[in-house]
Amino acid sequence: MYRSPNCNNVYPYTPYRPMFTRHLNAVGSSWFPPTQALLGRWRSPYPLHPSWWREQPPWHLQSYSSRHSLANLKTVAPRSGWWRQAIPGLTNGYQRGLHLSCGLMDSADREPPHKRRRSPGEGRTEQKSWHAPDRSSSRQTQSSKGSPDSRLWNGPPHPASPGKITSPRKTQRPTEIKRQWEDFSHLYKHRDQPFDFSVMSYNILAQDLLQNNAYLYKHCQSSVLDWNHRFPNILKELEQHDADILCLQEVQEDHYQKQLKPSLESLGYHCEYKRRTGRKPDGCAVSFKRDRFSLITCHPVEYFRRGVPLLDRDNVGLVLLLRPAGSSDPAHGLCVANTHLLYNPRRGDIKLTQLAMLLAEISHVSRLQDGSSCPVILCGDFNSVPWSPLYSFIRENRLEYEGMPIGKVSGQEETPRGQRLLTVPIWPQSVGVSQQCQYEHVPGRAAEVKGTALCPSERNNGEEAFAAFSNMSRASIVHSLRLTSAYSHRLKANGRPEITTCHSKTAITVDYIFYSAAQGDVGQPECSAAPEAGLQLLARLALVDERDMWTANGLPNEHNSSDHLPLLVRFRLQP
Ligand code: KL2
Repeated sequence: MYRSPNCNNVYPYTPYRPMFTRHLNAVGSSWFPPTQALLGRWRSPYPLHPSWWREQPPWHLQSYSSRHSLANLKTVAPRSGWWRQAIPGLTNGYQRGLHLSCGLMDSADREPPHKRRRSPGEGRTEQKSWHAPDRSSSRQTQSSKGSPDSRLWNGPPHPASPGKITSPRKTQRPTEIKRQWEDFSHLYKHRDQPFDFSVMSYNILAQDLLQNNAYLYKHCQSSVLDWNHRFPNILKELEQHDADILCLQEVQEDHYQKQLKPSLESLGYHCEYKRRTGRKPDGCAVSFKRDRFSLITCHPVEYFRRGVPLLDRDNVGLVLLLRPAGSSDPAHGLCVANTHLLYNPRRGDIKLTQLAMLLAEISHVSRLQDGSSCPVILCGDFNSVPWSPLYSFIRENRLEYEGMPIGKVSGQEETPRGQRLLTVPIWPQSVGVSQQCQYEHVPGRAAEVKGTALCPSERNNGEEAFAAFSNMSRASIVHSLRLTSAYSHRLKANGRPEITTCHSKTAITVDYIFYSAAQGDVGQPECSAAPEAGLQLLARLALVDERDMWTANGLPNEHNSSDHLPLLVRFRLQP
């Protein structure tokens, strides 16, 4: 058994690979202006990016809501998709462009016992044909209690006590959630023998977590919460979508070993799994079709480190290096990563550190012998909303965090109580990951950063990267992967926020498929760098908005057996 530099196990499918030349040429040029801002609306499904976040006064001097006021949105980001305008019929939450869930905690360090509830009517339309749960908290004002929207919810006024699933509530006859494919394939030139494949990211809701957080599912009939009902549904969904790569989160180990793995293997999948550390019974699984890919290496990543207070949580990641079928060229790899970051909305410091550890592993795994990198697909439940600092860090390669309250990193809460500011550095040196999200102890790193270990065609970019690192402020973190999001986080049809998870206390996006975009891809940032091997987004299975979700009785329901929807995309691998 080999050990990876992050002290996690590396499966011995191939011998442990020594540190390859650090590939940093992407970095300098990857501090590109926001992708969507540079793409013509005619060819981009993405909204303009609210890059104004970075231009705002220091974090601790502003309130979240002031930075997201309508005035800001109208003047600074006038064309930013669902951020840009008041959508008729939507109440304040969406008009501000907020996309929030929330929680109640006694202190920043403790896991929230409940997600804080939104004010009644927030994020709802004036149409009364759908029934969202009352997210009003016990702290709600008298006026909000009496608001017309509060009448929409006919359930009990208080959440059920944890551990108990409430009896079914009556709603209008639910409809099935309908999802459309959005096709971008016509935007690309035809290629001979393209390697096209599909990827799914899906948090399948561990039964153990469902039972421990039963108050989140008080809107559900108890029958739909039974694992014996949910598992066949989930399996049917996986089978119907038939993705070539599956990245699953919240996979309970006993269910994985006894049911999921055998079922997926019989469907032609190779399966890898990493359980959360400690006593947590669930983890992340990555499966791929044996006839489409073969496994080069598998790298489980544990974010727990004994003796590092910041790393006392049990979350994990799983990074695979795959070889597409029919390719014998070692340069034709595909790096697939899957993770489920910490939930706690108040602990952005932990979330960022977990992410940095994963990015370091991905950088290491995706590095090819010639110093270049293979394309990366990063899936998972990041417990962070679109355009939050954590999300923006992934997309923009850089986060200036000086003065940022830890409760604002993930954007899950509008007014988080965790107001401790991020300190410099966010994580201690003992983590072994630099502020560039690279392993610290990789031999020859300094030379590589300077570009001397890069091949001539990459040297300019490497030097650019080094210059950028030299100018790095002490209070920023960077990474060298060039990633964009396969989803645009708003619906093309009506501009409303698309959501990936929905239950009694929240309706937000926290799941993503990030990928290395090839030149000419719909999501590719316009930057000066020569293109590396990358991916073209061919199609994605559109998500839905909260209204559509509640028309189907929210999640889980009769047909959709998790509190998340699966994300599903088709890619073309560009050599
Ligand atoms: O939001 V999630 O659900 O991505 O679907 O990730 C976490 C939460 C998951 C693993 O920790 O369990 C859920 N309130 C609401 N949800 C919670 C809480 C909580 N206090 N704790 C865990 N989860």
